[in-house]
Amino acid sequence: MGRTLVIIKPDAVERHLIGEIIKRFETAGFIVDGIKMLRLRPEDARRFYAVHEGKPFLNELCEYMSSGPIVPMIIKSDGETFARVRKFIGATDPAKAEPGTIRRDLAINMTKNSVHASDSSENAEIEIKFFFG
Ligand code: 3AN
Repeated sequence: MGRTLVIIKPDAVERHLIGEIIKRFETAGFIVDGIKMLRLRPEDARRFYAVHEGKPFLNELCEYMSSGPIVPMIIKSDGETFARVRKFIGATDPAKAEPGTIRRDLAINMTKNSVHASDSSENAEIEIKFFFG
């Protein structure tokens, strides 16, 4: 089985969507293999999003990701888990996400897009280590 990191972001935690999001993953056959709730400091968010250094939205993103509690989860499945999960959550911009995806149904906008998922198996391992040691 492969694994990846998913984060339920502050906008979804604030709107009491933790259960709804986990239910969608479990119903689709994904396995939750680790979970915690925490709040990042802005400098931790910056470290987590180091790949986006220099991007115009980085400050807004880090401020937002440290604005409230988040729920990082290790998600397991058969096959290429990171790719399956990214397809399952939908495009970064909820307006462009496929109908029935988490982001299309639940996200607010491009920053407050309810969930994060690693974009490669290499980054999945780095990101799992970041939150779960
Ligand atoms: P994804 O989360 O789909 O992998 P990335 O990795 O390109 O998207 O971007 C990381 C996060 O940065 C996104 N989840 C989103 O919150 C934010 N983001 C990306 N692009 C933009 C943008 N153009 N404007 C505002 N926020 C953005």
